[in-house]
Amino acid sequence: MSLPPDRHTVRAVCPHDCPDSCAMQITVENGRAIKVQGATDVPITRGTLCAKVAHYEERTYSDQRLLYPMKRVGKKGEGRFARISWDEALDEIAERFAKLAATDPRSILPYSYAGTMGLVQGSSTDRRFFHRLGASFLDRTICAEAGFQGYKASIGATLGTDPEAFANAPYILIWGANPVVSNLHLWARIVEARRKGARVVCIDPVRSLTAEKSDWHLAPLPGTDAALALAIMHVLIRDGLCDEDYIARYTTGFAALKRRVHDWTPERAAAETGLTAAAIEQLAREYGQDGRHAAIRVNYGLNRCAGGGAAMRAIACLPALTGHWRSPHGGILLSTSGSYGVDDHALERPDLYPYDERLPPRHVNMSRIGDALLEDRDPAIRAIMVYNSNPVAVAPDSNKVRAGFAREDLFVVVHELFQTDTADYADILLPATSQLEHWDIHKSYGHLNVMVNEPAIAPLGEARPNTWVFRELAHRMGFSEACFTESDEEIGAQAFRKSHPRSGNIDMTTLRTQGWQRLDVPTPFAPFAQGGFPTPSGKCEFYSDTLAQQGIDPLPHFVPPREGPRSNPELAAKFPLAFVSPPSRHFLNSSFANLPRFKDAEGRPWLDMHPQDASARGLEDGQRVRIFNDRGAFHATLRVNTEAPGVRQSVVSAPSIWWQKLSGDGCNANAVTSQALADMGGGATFYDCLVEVDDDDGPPAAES
Ligand SMILES: Nc1nc2c(c(=O)[nH]1)N[C@H]1C(S)=C(S)[C@@H](COP(=O)(O)OP(=O)(O)OC[C@H]3O[C@@H](n4cnc5c(=O)[nH]c(N)nc54)[C@H](O)[C@@H]3O)O[C@H]1N2
Ligand SMILES: Nc1nc2c(c(=O)[nH]1)N[C@H]1C(S)=C(S)[C@@H](COP(=O)(O)OP(=O)(O)OC[C@H]3O[C@@H](n4cnc5c(=O)[nH]c(N)nc54)[C@H](O)[C@@H]3O)O[C@H]1N2
Ligand code: SF4
Ligand SMILES: [Mo]
Repeated sequence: MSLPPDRHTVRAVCPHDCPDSCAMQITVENGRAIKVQGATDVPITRGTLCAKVAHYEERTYSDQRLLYPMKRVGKKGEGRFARISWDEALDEIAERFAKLAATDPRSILPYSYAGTMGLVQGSSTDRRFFHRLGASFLDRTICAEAGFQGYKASIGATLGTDPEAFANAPYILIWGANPVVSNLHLWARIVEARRKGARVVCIDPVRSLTAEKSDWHLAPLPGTDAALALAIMHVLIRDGLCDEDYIARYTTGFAALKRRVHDWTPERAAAETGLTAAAIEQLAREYGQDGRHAAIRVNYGLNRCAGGGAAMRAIACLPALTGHWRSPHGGILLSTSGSYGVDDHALERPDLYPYDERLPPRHVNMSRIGDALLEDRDPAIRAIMVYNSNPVAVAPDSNKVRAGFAREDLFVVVHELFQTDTADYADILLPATSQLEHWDIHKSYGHLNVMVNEPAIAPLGEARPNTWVFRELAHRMGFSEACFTESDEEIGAQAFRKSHPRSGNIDMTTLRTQGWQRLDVPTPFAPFAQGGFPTPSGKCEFYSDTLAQQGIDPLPHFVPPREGPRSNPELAAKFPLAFVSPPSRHFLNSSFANLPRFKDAEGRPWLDMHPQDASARGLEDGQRVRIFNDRGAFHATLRVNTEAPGVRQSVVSAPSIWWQKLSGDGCNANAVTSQALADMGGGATFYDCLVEVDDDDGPPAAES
């Protein structure tokens, strides 16, 4: 008689770079994860996961998983490897790093982003290791930095409306965001609000799934949102739709703002945005309507352009003008990440950096990794260690990125679950554990809870967590500090500051028995109902001294796209289409794009184009086209929807991010995107990009 199966459940957290950070429950039978579900007791998750993660066993047990350390045997980039032992791999890395560090440790660069959002596997032992080594600092700008800095200039920190409260909002403005695709659990609250009668308006150059389901869709040209926000302010002030009491008590610089927006008539904004003046008037009046407090969901979609910081800053001023902050469901939500008192110092130990006058700290902006690898000197980058990221596929201007990674004199280490486009360039390729195989603690940028991820299963093959790898390297490099011997749980226990007003209640015992805890914030939570903005003045800053000190216009302003008819008419004549490449539904950045279920669901690389732009070029729905500019080219299948165009005129959109080697022609959207940086925070400008499209059909389409 066979024994009954050993079956139990384990609490976990979705590790992906998604605001929802869902709480998961893993069912394990005889040591194997057999089911992955959303936890039913955590408010925002409410028992559901998105389609990508509901099948997480497939990703975990995929036959594409890397299971052993390997060493390159083919040419750089060819992706041919032979198995070696962990000892051989780690010894070689430590030896190479030590040799470079003896001359100048800044020739070594870590490269990581948010492959896992876990505080332990995402940013702890790795940072400690590179700090102690004295390596170059990586400025992690690829996603949110411009918008983050712009939001901070107005509001002080990434605090905002509680996502749960959206369910009660009477009017919701979704701006540069596509929650149906990339923030599903917020969309569930918006659907709830709508059932109660809310009006939902979406501002997006693309007719996204969210735009399609909204009551009203406005499609401005990419990179022109600040002009729209300035004109909304103009109308609000002109028509007396402001909350004067709120302005007087809780804001600074209103008189200067009033002068600034005086000239920003709807007509002027119409010329920049490609919207009609009438639509802008209507939007402003709806938003400012007396007697109700509107919610704005703004997202990073609109910060990937030259004026991304300025756009976010201007939009973030709106709820203080109207006093919408007075209600828990009013205000604006960009990210909740600033709600937590994360103890970065304890996790990352910047104090370990060996300050040496002869070798001043060197920073490398990840959004220009191509140029950095090819051009930076004093010192040149001689070794790069990539983990939690797939730069060859996701970083802009990928022809340059590939050329950089292909350098014969660059030592490349990649720690990964899969053999990504980047892994192909590794000299040493190390196997990483999945979220089901390691311990972690998570905050979120789309809710207000802290959650614990307990390992559900043993590591597959010889896969090892990030922390283990850096602990082993630290040991081999002779780093004897006690922080390099701490266990993952010991690191996690230091993640939140007890002294922080909202994190003081977080304790490991409760977390590990209950799985999650809400931050110490009231329900309902109206963060700025009575001001208390975490800016230098304690107010919402229409005028920002902080920006003035950085040499940036201290008042809300518009920075036109770098690649556009106004800034660069010659370029716009040659490449007249504005190109965006927003997240696709079945991928998460470049994650999942190698797994059959998701690749098949996405089908093939698409390019959405307006029927008039297609007919002007003699192009037809379903044909293969080439998208190109002076930086490069890639191919996609054209989608022209004549009844409901997928994009506004003069804009084209390619849902992303495909793996280059699986996309048919070996290139993806980043063949054409630019390494130029945004106005604030050194942010990336993926959506500030002009292209032309023709019928050069190139190599065969990706097989799905
Ligand atoms: N399924 C899925 N979910 C994801 C991701 C994914 O790849 N796939 N990525 C995750 C990551 S890393 C992030 S940062 C988040 C948020 O990711 P974001 O990049 O903010 O993406 P979305 O929320 O999808 O919203 C972006 C929307 O902004 C639009 N947009 C582009 N340019 C402009 C502009 O100039 N102005 C305006 N108004 N709109 C513009 C795009 O067309 C798109 O519909 O999503 C996360 N969630
Ligand atoms: N064209 C275009 N490009 C874009 C964007 C766009 O909208 N358009 N969006 C940009 C944005 S917003 C972002 S955030 C970036 C995202 O870029 P990345 O952060 O690079 O995101 P992913 O492509 O998901 O790659 C993460 C990798 O980490 C690996 N990984 C996961 N967990 C672990 C782990 O525990 N250990 C290790 N060692 N590895 C792990 C995964 O297998 C995966 O290959 O892309 C940017 N690039
Ligand atoms: S990707 Fe986002 S929506 Fe999907 S399970 Fe993860 S956190 Fe939830
Ligand atoms: Mo991102």
